[in-house]
Amino acid sequence: MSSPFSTLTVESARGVLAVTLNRPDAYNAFNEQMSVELAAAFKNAQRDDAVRCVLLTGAGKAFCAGQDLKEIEGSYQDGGQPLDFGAHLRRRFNPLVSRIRTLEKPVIAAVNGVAAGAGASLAFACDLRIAARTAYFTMAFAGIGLVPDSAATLTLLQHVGYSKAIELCWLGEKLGAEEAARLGLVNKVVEPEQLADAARELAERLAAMPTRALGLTKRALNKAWVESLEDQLEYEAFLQQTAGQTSDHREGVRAFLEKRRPKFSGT
Ligand code: T3D
Repeated sequence: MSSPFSTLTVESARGVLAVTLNRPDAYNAFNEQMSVELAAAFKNAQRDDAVRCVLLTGAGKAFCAGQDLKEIEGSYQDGGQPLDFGAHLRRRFNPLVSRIRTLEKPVIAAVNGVAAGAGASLAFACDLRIAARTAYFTMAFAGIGLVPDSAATLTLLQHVGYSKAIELCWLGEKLGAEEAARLGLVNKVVEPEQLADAARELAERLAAMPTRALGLTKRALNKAWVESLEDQLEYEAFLQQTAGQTSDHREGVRAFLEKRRPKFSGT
């Protein structure tokens, strides 16, 4: 089946909608097109009764490297128009996270490689995570002078507790799949070559279960767990607006694009 999307491949079989982020050269970073298409894929999953589970993964080496920093490069050049981060989040990332959390069908992330920044947030927003032993997470936000977004300040906190969450958010160090499983952030770790089969097996098992009951269970757990999702998404957008105006954010992105270590001034 040919994909209606240019940044994703989608395949529907045996009740499972398999969605693959497909910008491998950019480590599947989110550009405008991919955000729009991923939201559309989840909208289709909501409407299509034949879809009873969504399986999300990345093409190539990475799961997802978060916001495509090359797409917004122009904002960091002298005379460039600064990005309105609040508006950017409200338009692009927040609706996507809301869609995943309100889809009353299981959503599994098969984390095949690095999940960084909003890419990590995306994985955390899914219901279950199955990861390759070589995969890792990094809360890359502080590395470019930003605040975690796409609900990571809520989901990560709930998954691992405050102490670990703030350590991961501040230091941005690599969190390997096995350590992530030990913390309860990942449900299962498998060898990289087994990931696709193991994830599909789990997805097909869930797709064959009573979808309405599973969906209502998700709604009940959401009520207890992420009842404040919309407020938190809005609050993150507000904070990102502030962080996005700092010199350190500008320096962080420039340093990434110039492949050097950033020199932060604290302003
Ligand atoms: O409203 C808003 O937009 C705010 C929202 C922000 C949400 C966010 O996600 S902020 C966080 C953005 N993401 C990052 O800061 C992560 C940046 N990437 C990295 O730190 C590293 O690339 C990784 C840790 C992900 C992987 O490291 P490594 O050494 O395995 O790979 P690499 O060599 O750094 O990257 C491989 C290629 O992917 C490279 O391309 P090239 O130079 O070989 O042509 C690199 O530029 C590209 N790439 C990786 N991440 C991004 C990216 N290109 C664009 N945007 C990226 N985020």
